[in-house]
Amino acid sequence: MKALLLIDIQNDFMPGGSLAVPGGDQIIPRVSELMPKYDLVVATQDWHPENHGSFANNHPGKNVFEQISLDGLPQTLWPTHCVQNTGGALFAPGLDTRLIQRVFTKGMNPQIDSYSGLHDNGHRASTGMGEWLQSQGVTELHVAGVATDYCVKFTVLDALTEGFQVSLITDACRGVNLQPGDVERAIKDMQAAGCKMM
Ligand code: VGL
Ligand code: ZN
Repeated sequence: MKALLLIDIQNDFMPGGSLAVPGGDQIIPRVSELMPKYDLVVATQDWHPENHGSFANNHPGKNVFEQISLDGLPQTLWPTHCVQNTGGALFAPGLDTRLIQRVFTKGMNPQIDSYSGLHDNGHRASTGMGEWLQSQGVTELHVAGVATDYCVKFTVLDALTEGFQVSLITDACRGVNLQPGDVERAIKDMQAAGCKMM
C-alpha cells in the first residue's frame, strides 16, 4: 500500500512565520489536490517545548543559524518555531486536516532535534511512524512538505533505510536554502539513496 506523507506544513514555516520557508505556501494547493487521491495520508508536526535546544534564544550569546554542539551532536540554531500549543505550530490554513489519518509529532526532547519524522537526529528514539506505517501494510511513500533540505530530506533518508519505496513530489516541496544550492544538494542526496523524483 501507498501513503502520502506530509512534512511539517505548519504556520511557522509559511511566509510570515518565524522560520519561513520561501514559497512554502505555494505547496498548499498542490498538496490539497493530491490528498484525496490517497487512501492513507500521514503528517508530521514539529512540536517543540519552549526550552528546546535548537532555539538560538536558549543559548545566550549565540545567533540564529550558528552551529553549536547539542548533547554531542552538531546543531544549527534556529529562530524559535513550532512551540507546542502555539499558533505557529498549527497546520497551515488551507490544509484539510480532516483528510489526515495520523499525525506524528517530533522534536519534543529539549536535548535533541528531530528533522526526520521517523527518528531524532541521533537515532536515539523512534517516533513510531515507521513501525505504524508497516503495521498498516504501507510499502510506498510519496513525500511532500517543508523543508526540502532539512526535515523532508532526513525523513526520506530514514524511510529508505527502513525499507520503504520513497518518491519525492518535487513540486509540493520547498526548502530553506541557508546556503545557495542546499535544496539541489538535498535532492541529489535523496536520489543517491534511492528516492525517486516525481
Ligand atoms: C525544520 C529546521 C528546524 C523543518 C524543522 O521542518 O525542515 N527545519 N525544524
Ligand atoms: Zn524544528
